[in-house]
Amino acid sequence: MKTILLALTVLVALPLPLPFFSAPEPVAQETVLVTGFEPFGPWDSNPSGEVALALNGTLVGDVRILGVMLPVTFGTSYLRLQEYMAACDPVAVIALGLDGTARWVEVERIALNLQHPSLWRFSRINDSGPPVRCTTLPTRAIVAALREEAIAARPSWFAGLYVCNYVFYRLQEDAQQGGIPAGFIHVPPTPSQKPYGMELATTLQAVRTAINVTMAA
Ligand code: PCA
Repeated sequence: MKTILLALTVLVALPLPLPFFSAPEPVAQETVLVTGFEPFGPWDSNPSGEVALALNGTLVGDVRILGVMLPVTFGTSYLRLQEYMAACDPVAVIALGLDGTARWVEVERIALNLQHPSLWRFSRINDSGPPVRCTTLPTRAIVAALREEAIAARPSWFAGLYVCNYVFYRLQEDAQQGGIPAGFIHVPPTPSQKPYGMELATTLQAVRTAINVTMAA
């Protein structure tokens, strides 16, 4: 009995590789949340939502993408985004929206604490919040990487006053608390929507690059 105990003790103390004793722990995969929007107003399709759905479940670099569509409504849009954040505990969040006038991928720099829900109504998004919140995405590096890939891109200082800016502002509040990179990118329409549009495959590639650059920053 003593010999068996001794043998066991020696075996346990031996510097054998861990897998010899137990199966390796599965590496928990990190998730990046990518949101886009549903069609709205005159737009019968929304490339931002289509890109988010196309990315859903794919790997970009080492991260898994949760890609979802949000409704174009104040309030509910961000409630949904919060639910997705709670469900996947993302390491970064990139929100996308359509800018029907854009000829470039526009990496937004600041969100304004102002919303314009109907013609004559302007109000603050958060009465006790700062007038602007800045993106925590590496804007300059993303734009540079996109231009290197010959994708038309530029930084932007105005995300509008509609639901995109609303989601962007609220996202910055939560992401800054959580300490994760987060921000907003406006995408152009497709060529079938506007003659100056961008192919969906190019927009998709642009978002993949933005994710890679964000994760490498
Ligand atoms: N674009 C709108 C809202 C939804 C979208 O895709 C915006 O720029 O606010």
